[in-house]
Amino acid sequence: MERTFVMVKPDGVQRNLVGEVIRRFEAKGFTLVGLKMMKVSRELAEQHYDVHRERPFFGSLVEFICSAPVVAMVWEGDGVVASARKLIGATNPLTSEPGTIRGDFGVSIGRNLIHGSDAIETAQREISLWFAPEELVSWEPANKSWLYE
Ligand code: RTP
Ligand code: MG
Repeated sequence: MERTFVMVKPDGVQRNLVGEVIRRFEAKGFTLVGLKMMKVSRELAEQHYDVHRERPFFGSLVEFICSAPVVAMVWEGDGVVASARKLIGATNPLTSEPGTIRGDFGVSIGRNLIHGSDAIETAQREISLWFAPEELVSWEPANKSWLYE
């Protein structure tokens, strides 16, 4: 089944939004298969945001991700990659729709609380970058037959 990588960024942790993020993904019907709190190394942050290496905000973005703990997660479910991006909302929280995580809790593009993989291939790359295989738990939620026909 499809999986995606989600990270509560340092600002989301400091704003006490870890529980709110997990609650929204659980309530939606996705299954948590990996979860850890960690301080991010510069090397990992640079690899994670490698696609933005030439952008003017790359340095400050990497600096920020390394500045305080994050919570890294892997969520599973049909269509979870695109759906997670919808739950998270547009990159700039000022234009993210209300009802999304960024739209409900953020005001600044550089403090947009949470990351979600932007495509299935990106999700696969990010999951293997952030988690060792043995850190992921495959399990079947008891309510699965009430979530899927
Ligand atoms: P993310 O990768 O963090 O989930 O965010 P995203 O896909 O919505 O946005 P992306 O274009 O991948 O940008 C990565 C992160 O860089 C910061 N950013 N700052 N100052 C700026 O113009 C600017 N643009 C992007 C944001 O924190 C964004 O989440
Ligand atoms: Mg992105």
